Amino acid sequence: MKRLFNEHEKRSVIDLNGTWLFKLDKENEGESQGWQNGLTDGEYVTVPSCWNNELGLLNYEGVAWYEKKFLTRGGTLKLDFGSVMSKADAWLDGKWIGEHYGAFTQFEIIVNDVKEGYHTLTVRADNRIDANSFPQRYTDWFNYGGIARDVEANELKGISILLNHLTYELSSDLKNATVSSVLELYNADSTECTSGVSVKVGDTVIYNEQITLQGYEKKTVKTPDFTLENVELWGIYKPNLYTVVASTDTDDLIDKVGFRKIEVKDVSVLLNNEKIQFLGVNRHEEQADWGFAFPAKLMKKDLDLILDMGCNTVRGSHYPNSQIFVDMLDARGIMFWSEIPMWGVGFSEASLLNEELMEKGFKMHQEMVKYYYNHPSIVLWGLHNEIPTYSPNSYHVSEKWSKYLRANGGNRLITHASCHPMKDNDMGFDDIISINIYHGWYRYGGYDGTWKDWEKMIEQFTERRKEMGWEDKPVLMSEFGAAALAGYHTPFDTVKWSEEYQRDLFEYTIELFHKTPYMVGTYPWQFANIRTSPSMDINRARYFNNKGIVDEYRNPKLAYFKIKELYHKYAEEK
Ligand code: ADA
Repeated sequence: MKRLFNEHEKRSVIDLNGTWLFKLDKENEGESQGWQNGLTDGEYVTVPSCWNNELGLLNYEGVAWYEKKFLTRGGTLKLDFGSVMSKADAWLDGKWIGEHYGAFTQFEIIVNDVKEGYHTLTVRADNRIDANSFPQRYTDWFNYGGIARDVEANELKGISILLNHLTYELSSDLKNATVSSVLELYNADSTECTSGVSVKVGDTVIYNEQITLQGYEKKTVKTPDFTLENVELWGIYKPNLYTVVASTDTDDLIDKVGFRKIEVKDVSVLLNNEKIQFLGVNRHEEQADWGFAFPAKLMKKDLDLILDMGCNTVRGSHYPNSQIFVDMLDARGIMFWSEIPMWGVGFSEASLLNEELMEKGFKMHQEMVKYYYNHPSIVLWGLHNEIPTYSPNSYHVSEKWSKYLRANGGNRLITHASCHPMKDNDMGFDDIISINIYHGWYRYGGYDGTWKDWEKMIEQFTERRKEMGWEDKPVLMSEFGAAALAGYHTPFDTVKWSEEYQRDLFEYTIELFHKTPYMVGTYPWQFANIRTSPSMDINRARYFNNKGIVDEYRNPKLAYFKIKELYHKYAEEK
């Protein structure tokens, strides 16, 4: 994948981004007509991209085929896909090689015994929505289709490194880190192979052994503990990173790690033993002209703005973001909340009993952990967003997923964003409770529809925390806000949809949450306007979610300057 640094020095990687042949398959008959053996016609598109951004295809939801010829030295190929929306099937030279479900999680397909020369990779992408899909029909983002992130072919030779998770535990004074690697090794040759395998963190070799694997054998190795002394900690705006190199005689895998400790203590969140507040923002990795094929250049611009606003954290609402974006967060010392695309009202109580769907969700958590484990910026795993957690049907889902993340997810805290805090049953699984509420924008039953509703909600939730025994859990306001049409101003009485109304609502709410003792931070909804699904036909002018603090072209609305003022003021407080 494209990262902020090179992932390999020894391994040869073929970049498969660029021009691909593309063909719509409206009737989904391509396979029966043999399209996997070669597309006879079609048009050229660039990958990564979303087909909806091609003229005339904005609303196309269905199946489409992509084809790319490439030259390889042959042997074993590991094909890496950053994101195919949502179901992918792949063929190499007409032979089916694998499939994957999930628009926002990376996956890989290994193919052995590939001959030297030209080959054809064919991908069928299917973004249709049904009862078993993520997202469901009613979802507040646009259901783009296509190959939205990088594609590459890794030429593996001999004993190769498929994965290296660097686990660590810091001493209580945070000076030393006891580290060990979980390595997934794979012999890419058909015959037995022996190789030195080493792991280096910074300049220190923490592991070095000879390993023998049979032809095409996979093996997971946990290296013995090694203590690194006097480590420089990763922290907010203190992006101390260490390069980790896992190598064999013929292969390598390079990554960056940072050492830090995050925990909840006395209703506060401590990062490296110091109390922190989350000065955050929600952000979709989307721009209407690019869809989810979000360019790195624009990621940098977003982060420049986010930092200027005084944020120290971003919520990747509502799905795992590109590796390179999370690298940028690592490299700037900004905390990240990563979650899976399990969104809100779209998930009915009944769908929580749909085993196939829940299994897909669980796999997304596994893939998120697999590919993002080493990023120090990820301090929060989000289980899901606004699903019916008042229903008994969600309990076993939250229980299973939180258990998995606690056991396998590294030193991170667990949360889920809930929009029904007064009846949510699953907050006991969280380290931090997260609340999404839009008083002042939506009308909620049992409330007056005025800004006073916020105080009422806080009073009620303060009681509920007691009743439920959740008083030790800090609370994040993970979503709140109002839409504003950029450029629409009301100089006297502020009205909904104006920039003034949005700004004033943010000022009122952020100040209120900031002085609520158990609240440890805010994630206003949302950084930028996004294109949304036509199924969201209420309250969505232009079919955009217009609650951006900046518009879709990143022009700041008035709210931007108010949040900047507040966040900079809070950052000064001790
Ligand atoms: C929810 C949801 C967001 C967005 C927001 C809104 O809280 O999590 O994705 O849809 O509401 O704008 O209403």
